[in-house]
Amino acid sequence: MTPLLAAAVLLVAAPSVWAQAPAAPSPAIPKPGTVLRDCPTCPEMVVVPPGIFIMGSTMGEKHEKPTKPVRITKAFAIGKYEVTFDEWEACVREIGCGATPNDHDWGKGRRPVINVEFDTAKQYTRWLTKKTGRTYRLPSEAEWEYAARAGTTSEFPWGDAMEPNRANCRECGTEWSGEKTAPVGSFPPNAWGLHDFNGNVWEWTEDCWNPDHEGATGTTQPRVSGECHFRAMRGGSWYYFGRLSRSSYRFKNAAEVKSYNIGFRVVRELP
Ligand SMILES: [Ca+2]
Repeated sequence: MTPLLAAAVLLVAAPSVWAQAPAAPSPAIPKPGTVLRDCPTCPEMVVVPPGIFIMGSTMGEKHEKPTKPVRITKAFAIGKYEVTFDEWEACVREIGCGATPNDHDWGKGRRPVINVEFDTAKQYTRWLTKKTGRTYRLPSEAEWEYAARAGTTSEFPWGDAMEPNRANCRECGTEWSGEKTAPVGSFPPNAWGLHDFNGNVWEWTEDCWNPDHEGATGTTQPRVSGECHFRAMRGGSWYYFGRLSRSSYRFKNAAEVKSYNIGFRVVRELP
């Protein structure tokens, strides 16, 4: 475990409410921070620890409220990066995915896959599951925000304001800002070693859209009622202003929408 990660885990562990959290994971579960890759063309997955966090923001917009404690009872692994075109094309080659989406001539490779509908993104997770024998799926909103925050309570994992060389957003001043996606991992990771939660592309989550956190599950389970034709997306994008890239910001899109703003990352369940 890197010192940075160790510090982050301690930070999460500090509140007394942590005392109610489950005991340390069994030895069979990889330590937090471990990077897993189930096949050479599969996405790198980072193990995140169990814990408790506060979802939402009292400073944010109405759909980020009310804040809600969420209990993560067991470790899970989440994509170190947004799913890339390279990773998507492995699925296409094995007939798990239908076609490679339009890349707007920005280049494929390590750029995040874009122009994927919600159901098409889920198709990729089904292929990964079948190929590896592990359970892959989209993250719930709670899992996404927990991993994005990596133990922080600030608006962004580095603080309350956007800073230079942190993310790809409209006014972020990078070579890609307001123009296109950046190759994944172009910016430093959060404290848990995860990249690009904030900015680059919006990321689909499993949750049906609900206009606020009233009635949120308080667990890692996604919300399965509400406006299910719409799904919640997180993280903002290269096209939008940085305030939409805050860890708690959420927005909706119709599930069949394809956009050069929207990609996704995956979760892998652990034993
Ligand atoms: Ca993102």
